[in-house]
Amino acid sequence: MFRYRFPSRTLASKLILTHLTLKGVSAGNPFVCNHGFHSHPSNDTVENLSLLTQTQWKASTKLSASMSLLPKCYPLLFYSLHSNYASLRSVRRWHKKSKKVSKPPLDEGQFNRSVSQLPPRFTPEDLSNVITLQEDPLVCLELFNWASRQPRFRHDVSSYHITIKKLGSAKLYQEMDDVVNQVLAVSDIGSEALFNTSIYFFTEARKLSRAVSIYKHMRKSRVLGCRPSVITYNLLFTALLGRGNNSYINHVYMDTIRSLFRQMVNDGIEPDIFSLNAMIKGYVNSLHVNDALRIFHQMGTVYKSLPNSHSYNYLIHGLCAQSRTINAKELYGEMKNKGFVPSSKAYNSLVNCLAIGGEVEEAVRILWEMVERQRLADFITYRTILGEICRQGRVAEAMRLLKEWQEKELVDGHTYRKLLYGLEDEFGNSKE
Ligand SMILES: *[C@@H]1O[C@H](CO)[C@@H](O)[C@H](O)[C@H]1NC(C)=O
Ligand SMILES: *[C@@H]1O[C@H](CO)[C@@H](O)[C@H](O)[C@H]1NC(C)=O
Ligand SMILES: *[C@@H]1O[C@H](CO)[C@@H](O)[C@H](O)[C@H]1NC(C)=O
Ligand SMILES: *[C@@H]1O[C@H](CO)[C@@H](O)[C@H](O)[C@H]1NC(C)=O
Ligand SMILES: CC(=O)N[C@H]1CO[C@H](CO)[C@@H](O)[C@@H]1O
Repeated sequence: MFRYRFPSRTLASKLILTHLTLKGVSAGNPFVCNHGFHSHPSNDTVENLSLLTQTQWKASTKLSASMSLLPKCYPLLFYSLHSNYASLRSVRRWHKKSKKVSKPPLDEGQFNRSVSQLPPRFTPEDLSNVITLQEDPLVCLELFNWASRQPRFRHDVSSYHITIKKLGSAKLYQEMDDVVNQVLAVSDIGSEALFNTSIYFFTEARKLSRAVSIYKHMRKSRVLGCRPSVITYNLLFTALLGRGNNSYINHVYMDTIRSLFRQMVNDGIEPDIFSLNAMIKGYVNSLHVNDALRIFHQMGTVYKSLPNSHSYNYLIHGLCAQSRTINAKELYGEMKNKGFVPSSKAYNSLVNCLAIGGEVEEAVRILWEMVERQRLADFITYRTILGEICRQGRVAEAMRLLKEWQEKELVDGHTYRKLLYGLEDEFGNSKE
């Protein structure tokens, strides 16, 4: 039978760090080098590091400086992601081809019926209305293309926008891309909403560089209603944050996020709570907790948004991952005073970091508070608490606590046994 061993203190803190540092830990543990990076890198994670303008390159120089501080395994990771990306790209290309072959034929009847709904000298608005009501995306595309071929017809923002929406929602990304290119080719056409929609679907399609190229087009636009808004930036932040699965990748993308944020502020666009939390989360995930704290302290002073529960959750987690227990506890207190309830992840981080830091009583107290507030503790948290109590020579007390957890149904039978065997293995069979 597989038995859990209670890790030694240093190993434990490593494990906890792993546990704390990032979501999707198994994919990329920044603290353990020989650990399946190649097993499942997200396919197009490191897509294009020169996504942004020159500012990006300046930022990249800084990156390589800080990279040298990271463990030696990172270049390997980098390499393996790159090669994997290349091979995945060819797989995707093949996939795209095979998809084209199996594309269902156009429903001509539907198409004819839609065309017959249009008045003889139809306007772009008439066309948009017909496309809006049409459920078949291929018929929508055909209507769009057919209209383009009519001699006196010119598309406007509304007919482009609805077609892009229909194709994007149907995941016909290649077809959508073609329509977006037609919009980009006409310099005086577009709207913030149309571009937002395009950015959104490109990020869904994991075509991050296309999303960024739309953003650049918006920034260059002289038309006021086409310039990037806070929504545009937030869409890009979300896409960039969604990429990272380990701190190295987060590190790379954080540079892009940081330049975007700088451009946003320079262009006079006020970041909202979502943008600020994106910055905090990005900094925490890339292990720049002090930068995260700087943003946090600027909330409400430099920027007009006060921290919400997400801001606190990210920071508590980030501080705990760096064993900054005192700071984490401060924020936890502040958060509770404001009436926010920490997330399960923030609670788990805090309890772990208190226990490892020797404050076991406090850890247990907060664990009970968690339970009261219906936040779930995880296996590592339970194991850490028991391990630390035992390490202080109070094995019987740990056993009692474990029993209590079982009686209150916090741990199921399986978890109970796993924890119990672990205790027995590590600390002998001292029964009460
Ligand atoms: C990150 O890793 C987890 C588990 O390893 C996986 O489930 C998830 O899909 C990954 N996310 C991304 C964006 O690659
Ligand atoms: C990338 O990988 C994820 C899961 O790992 C998958 O769902 C997605 O379809 C892939 N994207 C592409 C474009 O291959
Ligand atoms: C990466 O982006 C830059 C600038 O946007 C572009 O010139 C370059 O061709 C892109 N590289 C790849 C591999 O897509
Ligand atoms: C649709 O209209 C075209 C041209 O008017 C015609 O040739 C075709 O047979 C029609 N298709 C259907 C299925 O009604
Ligand atoms: C996908 C997305 O967020 N689109 C938004 C783009 O901007 C317009 C208006 O500014 C919003 O209405 C859309 O929801």
